Amino acid sequence: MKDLLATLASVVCVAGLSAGLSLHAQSEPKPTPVSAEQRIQWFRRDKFGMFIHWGPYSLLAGEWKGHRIPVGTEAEWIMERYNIPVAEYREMARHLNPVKFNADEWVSLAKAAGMKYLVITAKHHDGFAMYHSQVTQYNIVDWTPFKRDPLKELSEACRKQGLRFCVYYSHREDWADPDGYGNTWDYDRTKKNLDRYLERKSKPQLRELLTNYGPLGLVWFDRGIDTQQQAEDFIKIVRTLQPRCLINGRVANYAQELMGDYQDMGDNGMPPGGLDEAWETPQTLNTTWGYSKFDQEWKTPGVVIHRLVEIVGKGGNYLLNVGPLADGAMPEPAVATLQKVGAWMQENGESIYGTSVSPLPEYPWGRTTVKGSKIYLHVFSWPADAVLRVSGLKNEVKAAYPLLHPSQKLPVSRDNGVVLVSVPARSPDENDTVVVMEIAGQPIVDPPLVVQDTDSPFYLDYLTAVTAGKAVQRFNGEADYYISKWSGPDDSITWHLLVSQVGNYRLRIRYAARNEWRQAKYLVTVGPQSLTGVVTPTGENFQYQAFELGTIKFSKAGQYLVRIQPAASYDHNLMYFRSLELYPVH
Ligand code: H79
Repeated sequence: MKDLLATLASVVCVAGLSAGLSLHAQSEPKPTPVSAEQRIQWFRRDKFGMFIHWGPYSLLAGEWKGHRIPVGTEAEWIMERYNIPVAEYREMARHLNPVKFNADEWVSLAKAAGMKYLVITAKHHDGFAMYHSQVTQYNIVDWTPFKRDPLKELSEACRKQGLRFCVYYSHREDWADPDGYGNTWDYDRTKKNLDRYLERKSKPQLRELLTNYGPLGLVWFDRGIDTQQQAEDFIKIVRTLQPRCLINGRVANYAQELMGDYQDMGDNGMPPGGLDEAWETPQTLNTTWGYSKFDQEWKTPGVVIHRLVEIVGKGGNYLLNVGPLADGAMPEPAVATLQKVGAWMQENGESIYGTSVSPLPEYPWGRTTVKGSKIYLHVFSWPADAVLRVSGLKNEVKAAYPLLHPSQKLPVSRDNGVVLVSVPARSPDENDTVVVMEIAGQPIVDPPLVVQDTDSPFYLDYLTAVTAGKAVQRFNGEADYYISKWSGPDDSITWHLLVSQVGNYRLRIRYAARNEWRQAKYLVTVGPQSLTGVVTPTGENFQYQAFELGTIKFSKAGQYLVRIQPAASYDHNLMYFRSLELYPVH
């Protein structure tokens, strides 16, 4: 994670850059240029969105001819799971008739829960359009007795109630199309031509969505796509038709560097630590995305609040899914949970919206979120001795009080650098009581200290790294975290080591590097010693390899600073850095 000064510097720098870009582009006609930084602002502020999975699969509700989708797997995959012939699935879809659907009620529910954006499946992998498409009759208006366009109604309800309307669009997978990815039970795999599918259906439908539903907050692509060129085509369509619309990272090939505006974790994924850049995690409220009548494994309001706080404290967004019934009703347990989460958000939303990644560690009593010079202590388990211990914080604490009772000042003291906040004996909120700490300036924290078990190597990676300059922690969709975007000497990563075993250590660095990055030099500094490395390409994309760097010596026990930085300024990334490992030599 960035130290704060570095973060501020890079924000100023990015803002300067974007101002320059828009000036330059003023003479050009359309589209209106929007910098990446401007585009992502609302997303970084708003934090909490509603995901809706709704389609013909909702009608099957997890069951096909006596086969039942097991709880814990996705009910919207039912067509693929039981290889339902496309002709039969299409007939089934004729019966979709959500007479109870009320767009205003759905949007009110999302709003009451504290959600600020709504993402609905315009077309899932089954290929059925939940909006009025001219590209194919296989859509809810032309194919069913319902005749209405739910996306039109939802987009209007969102606009009226102040939520951002967004669409999910599965751009590669399509089980209703002979050329779409995935259906090999009806269609011959060897005759498929994905580009034909993209031109005939996927891109035209995306253009419809970007043209007929007003401004979209974002387009949520899924499953990635085969080539970088294909991803670029989709990005270009969005940028041209709606320059302010965000694009999630799954637009592109997962094996390549992030494209689009922000990273999505894997489904239900949670990063182990905070990340510098904008990210989101899509999560289910029970264990399926599309409705299943069998799945009653609902998360409690407490679990949802805790996840929200953890995600937001790590700098991310929570996209929480509900799977409505085929008739348009929301599952009762989902409504009840979202209303309780909303009641908490109504009172405590200040500690969520507009916060940034927290540099503080996790505590036994809970988590923290940060906004400017306020630190919000989210107390999940009330301390038995009524003292909250906040380690690692260097700033002076000016005041502490419950978020809901600002006049009730709480006594603050320090013990060996640990801030102690005395709280009442009992927790006012069974799920999360928020205590505000006002500090002098922005939080300055002890960097994570990497400690060593006797005779074991040090493993230094993104999780304990402090990044500076353009260096950022990234995720590429395959549970792979690394450092990217560093290209000059100011873009460094550092670790603080506590060495207990003196002696010689072998250094090994693990990274992936593209061919065009060959010969770039980097500096590894360990305390007073330093080594120079030269980048060896490992192939395209993320093929990690380990390289020996040489030996260093720790002559006494204690703390050491380790830094890696590019040795010169390059016009490309130095490497996709995975880890630096230090092995004791005997
Ligand atoms: O839309 C939701 C999922 O349907 C979609 N992403 C979220 C947001 C998704 N697409 N692909 N995947 C999830 C991963 C695929 C998992 C699979 Fe399986 C494992 C497909 C086949 C084996 C799970 C088990 C689904 C069907 C059987």
